[in-house]
Amino acid sequence: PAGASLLNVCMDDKHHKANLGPVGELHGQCTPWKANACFTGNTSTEAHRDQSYLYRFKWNHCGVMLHKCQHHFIQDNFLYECSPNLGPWILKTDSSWQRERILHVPLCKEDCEEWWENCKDYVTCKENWHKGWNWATGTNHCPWGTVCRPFKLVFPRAAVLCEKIWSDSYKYTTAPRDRGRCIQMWFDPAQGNPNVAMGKYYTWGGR
Ligand code: FOL
Repeated sequence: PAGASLLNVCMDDKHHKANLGPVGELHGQCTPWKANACFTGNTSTEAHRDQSYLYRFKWNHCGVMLHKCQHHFIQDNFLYECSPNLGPWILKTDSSWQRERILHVPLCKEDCEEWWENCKDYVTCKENWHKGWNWATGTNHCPWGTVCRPFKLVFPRAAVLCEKIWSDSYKYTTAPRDRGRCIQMWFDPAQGNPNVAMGKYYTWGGR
């Protein structure tokens, strides 16, 4: 069936592997995807560094980001880089760094709320972290005319954070974890990957 092409696929962008499969060396938060992942082992080592991050992107563009906040960004990045279950939300796009993107991935409520809760006192100068940075030094800096403000002012609600930060990559949902109706950023690999069921649900006409 046509829908099958949406299952077990990897996005076509900078750090993704062409083919899915087990990855040799995974670290820390990437281990949930060890059995089946879209990225190279090298990517996961790289993603744990604060500076010189993937895409040469710095989360700490407004000062040091605390671990309790940063680990949500690391986890988000792993879902983005590793997950073979985002097929239903992959679109062609045309930008300098990617040929495909994800749009409106329905994120579980708790994953979004906890991300916001743990980051609300951290500071940033931008709502959309995909575009408009000053890259003059090779990494992202706040563009002229912007100021560093607390997350809770830039993103007044959890939904604004999850949706706006990566150009609507995610859609905020009120669906709770573990019921197969939303994508989970966090899960216990011992129980299997809950996002496999989600990909199937959407692919076979769930909506
Ligand atoms: N996480 C999720 N959930 N979705 C994503 O799309 C995502 N994307 C990244 C990381 N985590 C994600 C990648 N982040 C640039 C900035 C951030 C970035 C990738 C690239 C960048 O080069 N921005 C340029 C514009 C490039 C262009 O649009 O041509 C800039 O002007 O700042």
